Amino acid sequence: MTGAELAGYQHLYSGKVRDLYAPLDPATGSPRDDELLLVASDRISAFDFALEPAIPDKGAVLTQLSLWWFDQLADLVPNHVVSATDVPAEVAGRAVRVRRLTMLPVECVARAYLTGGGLREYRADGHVSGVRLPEGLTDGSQLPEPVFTPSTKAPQGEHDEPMSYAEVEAAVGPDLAAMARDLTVAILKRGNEIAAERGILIADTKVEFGVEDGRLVLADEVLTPDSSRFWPADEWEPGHPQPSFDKEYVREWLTSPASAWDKDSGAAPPPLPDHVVERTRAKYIEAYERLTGQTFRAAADH
Ligand code: PZK
Repeated sequence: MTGAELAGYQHLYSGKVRDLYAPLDPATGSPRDDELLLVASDRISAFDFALEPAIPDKGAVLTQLSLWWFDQLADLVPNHVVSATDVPAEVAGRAVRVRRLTMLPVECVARAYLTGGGLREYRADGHVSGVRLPEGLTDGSQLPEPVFTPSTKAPQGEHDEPMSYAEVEAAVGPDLAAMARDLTVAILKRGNEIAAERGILIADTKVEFGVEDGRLVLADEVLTPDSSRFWPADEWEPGHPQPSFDKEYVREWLTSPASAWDKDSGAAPPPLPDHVVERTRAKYIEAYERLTGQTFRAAADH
């Protein structure tokens, strides 16, 4: 399941919850340089730990949600998808074939609500990524306008560091920097217009772009609970950390006496009990069904 062999593909890389492959050319047996296979696993992470056991169907739910968002965003930005069906049977539903692009060396983040690293910056000096914000904002406050808050792509296991807009311009040039900023903000705005009607707030999101003929192409996954903070709209109350739409049961259980785990001890967290796995699975499916208006159906396994 992690970076496992897939016949006809070469494993390239595994992140915490996803795996990347290159299709092999059947004629030569060598890896193709123009396409990739992105495979989402059912693994889940919280508090920077990979947890056990996996959440059944999580990879498929997030893959199908991302594909749905690519369609919702198609008038704003082209995307890297080649096929969601021409994939090996054992990863059907949770894998996508994509065009292999030159990726921007920047994590493109936009924030519509203030929390996490953005809140820390605001509390230090009233700015987020160089943008002056009004006084009196608190954890969970909606921002007057979404703000582009880019960060570095840190190596696995390290944390992304905030980048100034000038650093993005220096890294990719002023034209691509402006396109990345404007598209990232437009994607989050469109996401929130759609999600708001379905009772979900998207506090912030991280997107990745590739470059093709001087234009940006939306890559990776988009507007999923793994790349974004989803909050239940009916529980939104600025002034304290908001409950997470998908991981609330996991975090609540891990920090409760029932888990007997100290998140600051450095020790690995204990395995999640069945009821936490089942409720978390239900939340991922609920997010998919509320956003898309479609019933989630797991692909038949082979
Ligand atoms: C690419 N990642 C992150 C994703 C992983 C790691 N279209 C593309 N072209 C070239 N490179 C990438 C993409 C995309 N998307 C994405 N790293 C490289 C990533 C999924 C699983 F292990």
